[in-house]
Amino acid sequence: MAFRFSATLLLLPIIIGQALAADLYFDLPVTNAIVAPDGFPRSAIQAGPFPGLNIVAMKGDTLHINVTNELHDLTMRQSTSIHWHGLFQARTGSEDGPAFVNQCPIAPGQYYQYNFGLAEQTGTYWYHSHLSVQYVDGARGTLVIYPDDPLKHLWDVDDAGTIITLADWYHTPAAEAMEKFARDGHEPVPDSGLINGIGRYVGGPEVPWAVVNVEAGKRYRLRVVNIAAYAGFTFSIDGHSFDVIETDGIETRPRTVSSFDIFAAQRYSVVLTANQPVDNYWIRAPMVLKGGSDTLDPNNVKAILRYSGAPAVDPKTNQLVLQKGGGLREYELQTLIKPGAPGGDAPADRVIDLDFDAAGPGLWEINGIPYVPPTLPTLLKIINGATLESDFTTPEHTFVLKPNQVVELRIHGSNHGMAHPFHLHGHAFDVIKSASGPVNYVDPPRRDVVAVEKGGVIIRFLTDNPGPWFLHCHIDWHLEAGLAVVFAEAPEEQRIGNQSGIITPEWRALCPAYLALPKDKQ
Ligand SMILES: *[C@@H]1O[C@H](CO)[C@@H](O)[C@H](O)[C@H]1NC(C)=O
Ligand SMILES: *[C@@H]1O[C@H](CO)[C@@H](O)[C@H](O)[C@H]1NC(C)=O
Ligand SMILES: [Cu+2]
Repeated sequence: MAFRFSATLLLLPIIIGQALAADLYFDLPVTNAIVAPDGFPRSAIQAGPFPGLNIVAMKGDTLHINVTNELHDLTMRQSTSIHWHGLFQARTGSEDGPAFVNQCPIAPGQYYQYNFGLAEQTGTYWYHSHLSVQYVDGARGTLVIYPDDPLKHLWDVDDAGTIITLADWYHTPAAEAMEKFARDGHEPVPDSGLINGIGRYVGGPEVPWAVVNVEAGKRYRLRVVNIAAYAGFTFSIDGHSFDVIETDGIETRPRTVSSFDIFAAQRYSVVLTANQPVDNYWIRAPMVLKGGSDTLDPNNVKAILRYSGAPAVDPKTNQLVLQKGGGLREYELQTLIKPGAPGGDAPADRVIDLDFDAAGPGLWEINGIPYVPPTLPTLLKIINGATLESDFTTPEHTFVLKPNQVVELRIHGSNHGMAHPFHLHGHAFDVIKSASGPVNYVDPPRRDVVAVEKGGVIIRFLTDNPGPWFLHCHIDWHLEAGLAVVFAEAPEEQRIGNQSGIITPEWRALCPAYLALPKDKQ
């Protein structure tokens, strides 16, 4: 059975029911548009309607997403490439999206249909451009896979209205900001923070805050997604505590907290019970980042939790009312299903130390190497026979991993006063040692983005998914500055056997089309 959704239909509340695995077709036009989410009009990029088409699927579905590249604004990259953040892409590494790791970008005026199955994954995901710093200009949106059976009895409402995106927003095109970063070494500071695509900047108009509507007595699964390029956020709701139940698509044992830090590309689901007097309450998401600007008030990132029956006015609540639970500590979260790090507390098959540092203005390195993307994608090289680390150049910084091994990454380094959210493609990993807290092999949190601070982190995963997988800081300025490595996982199994990658003529056609483009169209 095949269903075709239009963008308009997806804005309606979705009906969740049990359904057979289906093939879902989406059109995702990537276009330039003038948008003003904080009242400042600028030319930007939108994926579907701004702030992004919400892609909705059911467990087991196969997605066919036709990305049409309609970009033409010369202040931004003209080509594009879309990554489906957090999806494992078993056998479909060709559809993962990172430019020059998994594919060549889609040329302007062209389209590419991404085809991939969701297998067993459920939960909260998002998608974004993975070409240079292009997603900073707006090329991003959410992707949610229902249902999540084991904890379903905990909430009454879980729909498009309970997805909350947190973003940072810049008035300058990202390419220009990146050039400045390369000159002065200061990470570009956003002009505002957005909740569900709405925010305010200092000196700007009083744009009406986003509203999340609730009814007294009901329980809501809020899916909080950090789609920012740089900022972390500290999320809280005046007068309410809530139970964390998901880290990046992985269900956790419910844990009551009054706030949590969420770093770029991370997701948390929380269950909120609307158990307070009918009124308006501030949702707060002050930004966590290094540096400041005249236009950014990092504390003025808000939205309204409005109970049905409350007047349509701004809240008068403050944060000082005591709430149950403290701030979330990542290491206290426990994975609900099949907990336990691969290999338990036995030594890993392979330990890789990753030591990162700033290497100059707009330049970051891991183990002394700033990552530079190759001209031909890592995946194409693997298909054509690349098997050893020596088959890749030094700046491609590619580690070859053997199949079915427990790999332990020890990420440490000079963090320069900020949290670096490291993201691994193709896997979720167990966070054996979080930025703070003890070592845990038994039931540590499992996720796909972990914040690395001064103390470093230790993570583990099993190499059960052949493919070329990026590991990088999700501060997009740092990724572009070289804070990345690539894992060529099981190259032989990528080529032949029952886990081999599916490679289509359409995928092969991307590189010739892209490489033939003049520079300003790339
Ligand atoms: C993708 O969209 C384009 C533009 O509408 C269309 O020409 C093309 O046939 C579509 N591709 C697929 C595979 O549906
Ligand atoms: C894939 O092949 C390997 C080796 O032939 C075998 O051990 C494994 O069970 C197969 N897996 C699946 C899912 O068929
Ligand atoms: Cu970083």
